[in-house]
Amino acid sequence: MKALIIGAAGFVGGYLASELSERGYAVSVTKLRSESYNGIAERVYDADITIPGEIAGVMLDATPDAVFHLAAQSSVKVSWKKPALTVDVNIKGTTEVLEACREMKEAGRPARILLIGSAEEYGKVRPQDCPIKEETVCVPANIYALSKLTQNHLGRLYNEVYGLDTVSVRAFNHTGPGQSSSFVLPDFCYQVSEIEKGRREAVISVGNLDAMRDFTDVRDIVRAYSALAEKGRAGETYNVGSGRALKISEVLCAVLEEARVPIKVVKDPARMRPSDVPLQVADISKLQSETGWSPRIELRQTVRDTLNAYRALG
Ligand code: A2R
Repeated sequence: MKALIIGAAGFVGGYLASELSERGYAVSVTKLRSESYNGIAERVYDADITIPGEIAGVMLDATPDAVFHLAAQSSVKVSWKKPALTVDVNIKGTTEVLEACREMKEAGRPARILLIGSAEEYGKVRPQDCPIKEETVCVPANIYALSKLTQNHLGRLYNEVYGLDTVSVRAFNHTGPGQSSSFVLPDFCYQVSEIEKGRREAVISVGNLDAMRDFTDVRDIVRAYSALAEKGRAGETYNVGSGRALKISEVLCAVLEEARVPIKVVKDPARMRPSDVPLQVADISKLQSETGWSPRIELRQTVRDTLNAYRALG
């Protein structure tokens, strides 16, 4: 079986390539010309999904059985600053990917396509409506979320109209070594490693510690993606998360317990987001019952590995 990962130079791509390779796939990947990719791959292609025909050319050469579409403008913050870019990459780019898959199908080379979306698509779900099921009405609260919900609908439409073998994912918070420190767990780990190296005073600044989120290690997430590529049903959407809500304060505690020096916690008003959704947690019964997947990696392990990755940076 041949897999093609589109947008593999980001956080998730290398982990997914390793997982698929371990499961026996021959893995090819795409990246932007400006990026470098250091993970496993039999073939690395340069492709910008917003350039008409570029991803179609890759697909013709790679002839994949399974396509994993990770390429995205994936930041909510950037989506406010660059709405047109976000729409371009996440909607126009996804359309290019789906059109390329349609051409391949018409040429007798159909592929399964996994479209990676986000829990952001749901918007502000009330705590009493948690855990969030896939049927929950989505009310996107930012441009990134809106673009990913459109991607989800494109996947459904291409399945209904052209019979493409699309499966859509809504990923909840995923984290682990290598994630940018603009995310909460790597941010805490980065600060601790800097303190341990004596580069800053022993004070960690934090934002809202009361919010509850559904955290999953990225290595578990990519196992879910590969399980869905094998067992997910065409045209369907699946939540991917742990199904368990953790307070940010619990994440902080886990990080502080791993620290090699005592550290004081200080609340930073600049890190507070007043409109924060208090609770967000996935209902993962559909994913579990149809694939048998369960998360395996405990938060403590994710913290240790992320912290060690920062410690090793020197
Ligand atoms: O924006 P960059 O320079 O970090 O590049 C990202 C790349 N990308 C593109 N690839 C092809 N054509 C484009 N026009 C284009 N624009 C951006 O897609 C990056 O290397 C990759 C996406 O990786 P990350 O942003 O690190 O996302 P991550 O955490 O790997 O998540 C994978 C998927 C994304 O679709 C998220 O929206 C979703 O999971 O949650």
